[in-house]
Formats: sequence, C-alpha cells, structure tokens
Amino acid sequence: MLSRRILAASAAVLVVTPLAGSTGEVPADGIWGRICSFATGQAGWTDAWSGVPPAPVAKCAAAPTNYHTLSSIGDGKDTHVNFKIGYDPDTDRLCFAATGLPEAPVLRVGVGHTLSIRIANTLHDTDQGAARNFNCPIDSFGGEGLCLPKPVFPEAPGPDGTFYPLEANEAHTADGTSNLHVHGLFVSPQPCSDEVLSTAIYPANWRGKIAPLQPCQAAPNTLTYTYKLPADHPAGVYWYHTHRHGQAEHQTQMGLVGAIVVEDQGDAWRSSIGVSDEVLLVTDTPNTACLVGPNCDVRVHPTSTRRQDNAQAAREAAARAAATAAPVSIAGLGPTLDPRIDQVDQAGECAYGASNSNGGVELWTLLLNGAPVPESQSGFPPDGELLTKTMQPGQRQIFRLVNASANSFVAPKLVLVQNGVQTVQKLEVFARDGVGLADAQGNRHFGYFDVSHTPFIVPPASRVEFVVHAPPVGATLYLQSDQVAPGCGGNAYPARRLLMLTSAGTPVDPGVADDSDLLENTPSLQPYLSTLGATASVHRTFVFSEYGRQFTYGVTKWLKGTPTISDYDPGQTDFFLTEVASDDGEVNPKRTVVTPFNGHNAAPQVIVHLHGQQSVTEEWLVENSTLEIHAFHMHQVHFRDVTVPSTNPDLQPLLDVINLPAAPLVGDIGSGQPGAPGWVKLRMTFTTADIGEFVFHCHILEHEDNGMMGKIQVVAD
Ligand SMILES: [Cu+2]
Repeated sequence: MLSRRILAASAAVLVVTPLAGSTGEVPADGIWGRICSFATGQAGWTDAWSGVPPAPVAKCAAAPTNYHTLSSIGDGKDTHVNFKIGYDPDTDRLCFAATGLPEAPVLRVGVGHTLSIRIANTLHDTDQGAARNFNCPIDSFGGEGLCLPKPVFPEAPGPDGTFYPLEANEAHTADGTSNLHVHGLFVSPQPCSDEVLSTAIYPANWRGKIAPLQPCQAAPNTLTYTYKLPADHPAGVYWYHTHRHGQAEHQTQMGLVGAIVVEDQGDAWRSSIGVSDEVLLVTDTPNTACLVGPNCDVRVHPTSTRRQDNAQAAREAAARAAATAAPVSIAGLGPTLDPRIDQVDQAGECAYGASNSNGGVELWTLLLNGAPVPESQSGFPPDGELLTKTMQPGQRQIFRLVNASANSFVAPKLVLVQNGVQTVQKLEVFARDGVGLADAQGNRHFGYFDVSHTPFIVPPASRVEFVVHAPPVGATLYLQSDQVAPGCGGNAYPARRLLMLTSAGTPVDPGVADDSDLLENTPSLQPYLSTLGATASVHRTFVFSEYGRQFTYGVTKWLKGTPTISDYDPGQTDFFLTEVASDDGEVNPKRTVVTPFNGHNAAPQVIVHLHGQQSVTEEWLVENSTLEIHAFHMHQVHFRDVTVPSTNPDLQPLLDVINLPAAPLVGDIGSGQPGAPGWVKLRMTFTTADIGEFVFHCHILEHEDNGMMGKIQVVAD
C-alpha cells in the first residue's frame, strides 16, 4: 500500500500555500517556491539566501541507455573504495561517485578479508539560512512532498478499549543526511562497521545540529566504514545501500545502491575455467505515467479503488466529507475485531473482489544496471525495444541478480524461444541471499526450481544467483520477471521482460552437462552451518500491521484536540512491526502500544541475552495482518525459513529477507470479522559477533520509512 504520494506536478505551476498548523518556519514571501527551485530542473544552484555558491556537488555519470555490464573494484582480497555522494540535477539522480572509478562499482572482497568504504557527502541543504536542514530534491523525488512542510498528526498514546492503542508516525523530511548498510554481510553492528541508527553523514554545508561524530568520522560529511568479514563468511552476492531512516526510499530510488560480491577460492576456480559472473542490479523508480488515470495499466483491475494514490485528492475528499458528514463511526467495529487486521484495506482497497490479488496501480518501473526496462500496456514490448546482451555460443555464466529496488518484487524466469517453440527453463540456483545451496553437511549443490507455474519470488533486497547457458545460435533467451501477486491491498507487480539474450561470436567450451565442474574447489559451508544447528531457546511472535490515518483517527479517542484537515492527512498510512509475545521473560512496554518506528525510539523492542554463551538460537513467528505482502529483513544474521517442516535444507533456505504472505481476505467486505494472518516461521542464531544494536524491518522501503521497523539489542549477559 502506498503511504503518501502526490501526483508528479510541475513545480513551475504549483501554487504553494503554506499549510496551517505545520511545523517549521514559513518565510513570509512564499519562499517555499524558491527553496524548491532546485527541483524545477534548473542547471546549477546558487545559495538563495546568502548568494554564495556552496562547494560543488559531485556530479553523477550519465545513465546508460542499454544493458551494460557493471564495472568491478577489488580482487577478492581486501578492498578499499573512496566514494562521494553526488547528484545529477538533470536526471534527479543520486550516486556513489568515485574519482577515477566507475560509479557505484561492484565491490569484490574475499572471505576473511576487509572491505572499507570512505564516504564524503557532497550534497547541500537547499534552504540555507533557514536552519531547517532540508534537501528539496530528495524530499520531492517522484512528486512526493513537493518540499512543503509536512502536516503533523497531533496525538498521544492512551488506552482505547478493545483496540491496541495506536500511535501515528512522526512526519519526517529529507535533510540529505545519509549513511550505509552492507546488506546481508555477517559483520559487526558497531559504529564504523554496519551501524545505521546513530550514524549520519551530513551534507557538505550543514548548519544544523550535529550528533557526536563516530570515531571514524573525519568531518561531519566524511566517514570511513570498515567491515571485517569472518573466514567462514559464505561467498556470494550482497549489496550496499543508504539506510537513513525516513529518506531511505527516496535515496535508494535515486541511486545510492551497489553490489558486493564476496569471493572464495570457488570464484578463482570458475574464473580459471573461463566461467565469469554477471551482476544484475534491479532498481526501481516511480512510474509517473501510471500514477494518472484509468488507462495507467490495463493489468490493473478495472474497478480498483485505490485510496491513496493521491494524497491531495484524499485530503480534498476528506474535506468535502467533513463538511457534509458526521465523523467516522466506530460502532460497526465490535469487540471481536482483531485490531491488527487491516479493516480499512478490506473496506477500501479490496472492495473490488475477494479473489483479486493483482493489487492496485503499478507504481514502480524497473531499471536493470541503471537502464530503464521497457514496458508495454499490452503484453511485452517488441524485441527491438528490449535491453539486450550477447553471449558466446556454449558460454555459461553465473547471473547474480540483486533486487536493489526500494519497493518492487521480482520473480526471475528464463524462457527460451527456439524455432517458434517456447520453453520455460528450470532455474538452476547456485545461491540465495549470498549463501550457496548445500546439504546438511555443507556440501554445495544446485537447486532446480520449476518456475513454469510457481514464481520464484525475490523480495526487495533479496538476491538469487543462477546459472545461465547461452542460447543456441539463432535462438533467443529471455530473462523475465513473473507477475507477483501482492495481495488485494498491495501495489501491482506485473510481468516484465528484463533482458533478451542471444549468442554470437567464437564458441567456447560448454563444460560438463550437469555443471558440476562449476562447484569444484568450492568450500563446504559446514563451518558456517555449524552455528545454526542449535534448538531454539526463545520464541517470539511479531505482527506486521498498517493503518490509514483515517482509521487511526476513527478508532482512537486520544487526539490532542480536534484535528483539522490541514494537520491531519487521511491519505497517510502508518506501518507497524510489533513484537506481541515472547517467552524470554522480558517485560516489554512496547508490546502494549502499537508504535511505528520513528528513528528516535530509543528503547529496543527485543533484547537477546547470550547469558555468557557464544550464541543463542531463537525462533520467530512473523505474522502479516495486512492484505498486502511485505518483506521481512533482519540485519547482521541470516535466518533459516522453517515455515515448512522438512529435513531437506533446500526447503528451509538460509535467507536475510523473506516474502511475508498477505492475510487472505475473508468474510464480507466491511463485516468486521477478523482474518487469519499470513505468516512465516524463522530460526536464527545470534552470536557474540552481533553484540550491539541493530534493526529488523520491512524491506519495502516505503513501509520502513513510515514505521515498519524494530530495534534489537544483543547483550552478552
Ligand atoms: Cu512492508
């Protein structure tokens, strides 16, 4: 579900009216328009307040127009890179720019080695002198925000009868601070390593408050991360991305992402027999063409009634309703209602049919290695419009597909078209989320997934690595993404054709028929797996939920005064990830109020006690009480998906992000009957290496930014 997005509008024709009741100073001369001058696409930028040009912003390279292989840095040993966070006003893109290096390169580091990344933030505040510390291009990206002060929703927690007390999220603005998360790496959560809560890399001309700098922070805008990979770290593809709470979605969609390949001697072996890898970085961007009108996407259900694809329209509709109707009644919501089930979705977004799982409007289009993936309103685009890559006849490659999108699910499928016959190939999977497929003893093998009927879902932030054989000369191999059913409350993820592969040139040795030669000299995963064999000693239950402000307003009685339409945005949705039960004996005050994560929630939701041991294993039941899918991600550790009881490791994969099925729509629309949540069960082991504080969250970044996150602390005692 979209939380808030205003139709992309031309800032030039926008009539800007400061909102009453908003936070922050609003200059008397309607200065918001001037602050937003950067977003109108004008080249260059002058400090509107002082007239002094700030130090230059690093410039991003031009975006590719066709598929291209990403450049790599590092030789599989220690790797050090020097990044500047840059911006391109012409394309509204952010980037990790590196002097003398390709932009956002693939970082290759060896197991047992060290990766260090120095980042200098060259972005600027765009409201110099106002001391609001605001970055208009980030805030207004995709037409969202439009650099207006954010409406606030004044409320305070309190008891509310049969419902869990709900808190609304804080309004947040994009200030241009940034930081980095190395997704999936088993490294320390301490500052200067993989720490995302207290680490801020400030814009170059920041004039606001500065938190205590980290030891590795040479200046407010410059910080060096050092990640030490353990010797038993699995080899595979990981990725790095910005993780500043409240602006992670925009900064990610604007481009602050890249791939990390962790290598072991298996990589050197495959290279020695002429088999290379290919990193495919999928990102997404707002589909502005599809935000408007009923012809947006014919794959969307024709009677779909989305509540939230236009916050301004929702605000206007609510204003009209407020003028003619009584406040929202809660009489129909009886005490049997499970407040965690998203009734608003049932009544609104899912009103067009219980069987529909296509979701709503297609909000996001995809890019592959930076190049836009073409789409068509009917079927796939013709071959001539697709992104293309040529392989040598007989060539094999390991495709390392990274779903680096903020909000999109993809589902890779290889379809061979030869002599007019179409064949869906089994997906020959080498690794998932960076961890090779292996038996219980850690011996590596391929997994063969029949994707002809069942999509292989790769949620946002997840990775899958698979073997691709060049098609016969004259044939065509398509890498497609299947449609992913998002639940009736979700956004549409239609099928797309990502890449067209053909063969030409000098034939190469095709290797052995079963590809077992690709796994020679590949180390056993036993040292790593040995830490995951323990029985869980602690069990916890978590719930994903989400509520529109309209609902929150309707069911809570503890608002501070009567909200007006200007400080209450009914189109806004808050997202929640709440621990509701555990057998750890901790008294958790956060269990009594359903609170969105706001970046300032100081107390952790979960405390894991090692009790002086090297490790402790827990089992988490994660429930989804909403009518759309989510993507559960845990920092620092992988978990085993034990949803399906099995002794076959391939049915209980090790992952760092997992698709969380939606709650099925049950009963009559608006009946108030509770639905059964979707759920997964996960087993994970925390070790002394994880001591510190880190987070778990929905990796649909729009949801994460709006509260679907929790803090976990691992302590030694
Ligand atoms: Cu989510």
